[in-house]
Amino acid sequence: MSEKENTTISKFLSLILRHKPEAAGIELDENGWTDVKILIEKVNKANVTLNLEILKHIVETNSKKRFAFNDTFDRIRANQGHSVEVDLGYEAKIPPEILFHGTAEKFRASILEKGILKRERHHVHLSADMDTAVKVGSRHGKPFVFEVLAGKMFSDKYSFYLSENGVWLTDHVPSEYLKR
Ligand code: HQG
Repeated sequence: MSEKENTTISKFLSLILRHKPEAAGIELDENGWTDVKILIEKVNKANVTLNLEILKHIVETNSKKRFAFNDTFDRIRANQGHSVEVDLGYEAKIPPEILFHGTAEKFRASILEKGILKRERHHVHLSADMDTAVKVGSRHGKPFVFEVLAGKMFSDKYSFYLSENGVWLTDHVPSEYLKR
């Protein structure tokens, strides 16, 4: 299995575990989990070669730790990024004083006006470090990184969650909490 093939499978898994389970004929439970055996069977039917060994390799080596097994390896889910309604059981956490949001230059003016919106996602995604934020922003064009006054938001009663793969999540960042 080449890394290129793994990336292709990983992208397909992101699609069905976050957005369109019906595309592979699988179902997610209310917490986002799906049965590993059925997943493997259905994915093979969609003409993607997958077995438990390959799946474990993908889960372990995925650069952003996008997927997780349960303790007994019979269920799998995406750690974040869903557009379908699932309850991932995130725990509210106290954020660091400053978090980063990587975006594109072209969105800067609109964000300064409206704040950071969650758009298609369930939350606004924030990074703990500048490097990660630059990478996230580069996906949209020339990157621009906002510093978010997360500590101040928290003391003003905004909730923050930390996903299993280290992404900080919140509902909305009003523009007054962007460091100028
Ligand atoms: C922007 C990846 C104009 C926002 C990454 C972003 C991340 C606004 C874009 C995760 C705006 C939405 C999430 C406003 C927000 N005006 N633009 N008021 N408010 N935006 O992809 O944060 O590969 O939905 O800045 O690593 O880029 O999926 O969000 O540029 O963790 O695992 O609207 O996706 O992970 O884009 O990325 P996205 P994001 P995965």
